[in-house]
Amino acid sequence: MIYSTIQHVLPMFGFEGSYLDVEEIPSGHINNTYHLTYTDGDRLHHYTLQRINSYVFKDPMAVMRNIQMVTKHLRLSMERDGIDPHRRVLELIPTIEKQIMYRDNEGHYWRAYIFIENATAHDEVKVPAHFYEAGRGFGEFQKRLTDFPISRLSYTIPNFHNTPHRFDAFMESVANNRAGRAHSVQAEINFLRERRDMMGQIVQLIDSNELPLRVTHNDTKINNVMIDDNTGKAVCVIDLDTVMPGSSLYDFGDAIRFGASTAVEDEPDVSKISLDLEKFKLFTRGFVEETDGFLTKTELKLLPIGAEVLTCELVMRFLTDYLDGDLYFKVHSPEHNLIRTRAQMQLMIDMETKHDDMMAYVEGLIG
Ligand code: GN1
Ligand code: MG
Repeated sequence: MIYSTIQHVLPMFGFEGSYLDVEEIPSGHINNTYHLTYTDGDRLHHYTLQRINSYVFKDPMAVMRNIQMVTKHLRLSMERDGIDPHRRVLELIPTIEKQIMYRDNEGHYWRAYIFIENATAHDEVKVPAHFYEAGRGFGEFQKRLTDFPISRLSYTIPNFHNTPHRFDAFMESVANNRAGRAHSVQAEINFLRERRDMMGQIVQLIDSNELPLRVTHNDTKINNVMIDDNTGKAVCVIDLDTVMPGSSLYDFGDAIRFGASTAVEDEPDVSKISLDLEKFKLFTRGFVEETDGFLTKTELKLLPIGAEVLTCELVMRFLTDYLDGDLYFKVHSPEHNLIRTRAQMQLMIDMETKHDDMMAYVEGLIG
């Protein structure tokens, strides 16, 4: 079944050996991801094959160009520091025509990477130390890109974390009520209305030049940093589709939203959801260790605002998609986006009660 979906793509990439097996990786909400195993008789070769979601990424070539430039920059930066970039930076496999992606007859875009061996993309923080490592991994990623020429990056999704812009789009979805669901989510709509100004803070601080634009990852879920199975260290930041100019608060904030919650992003039982301050501290320590020195005092001080804005942004994005009829995120049931909305709301409510604790911890770290 899965094989028949990818069969036509396999001969188009320069994989070594002959095809042995494929497995679908179900965790992403956007692209389709497959783990491939090839063999040349003596040893196995593992690859990651992805079909880019072109509803979400309107210009897949721009995505791939960004990835190519950023990975090259990261590789050179590591080599300058005497670090072997193998396993530490994503490595694209070119097509047999030496292109960075393949367009099939149906117009789908495909790309392939060397699979990073002996490392795992964890969907949840089960070992607390991994979250400290994730903080270091994403912090290092930003650090190595401080000297990247930011104007060369394309905006692969325009206004991605532009919350005022997203708020307008959300209100339009409420008005359009495409899926006929608006009447059932009035409480959720009001929740967002009440937080409109709070959510706009980062964009406002960027506009007033109080926060700088940097090269940011913009999708820093814990499963977007691979953790070495043997050493427990962060090895490689993956999923570079949304690397764009942004605020360091976005990367910090989204990681906390996802990884410092006591429950999964779509936990239906909201009584299980809160912000785990110990996890918050672990990630923060790792992130600040890597970024103190190049982030400004304002950025460092305001990191917790990132967690609140990103959590609220995700309430808004999931609810918008619910109102639109589930066009953007993959869903496993008709209510999936509503479940996600309510889970993120609960997390947000708990974060608000812990706002002062988060601010004080960061203040203490940066001195
Ligand atoms: C999507 O692709 P994935 O699952 O890593 C989304 C993120 C959301 C996240 C919520 C391009 O990330 O922005 O925060 O789902 N990616 C895109 O889980 O929209
Ligand atoms: Mg992604």
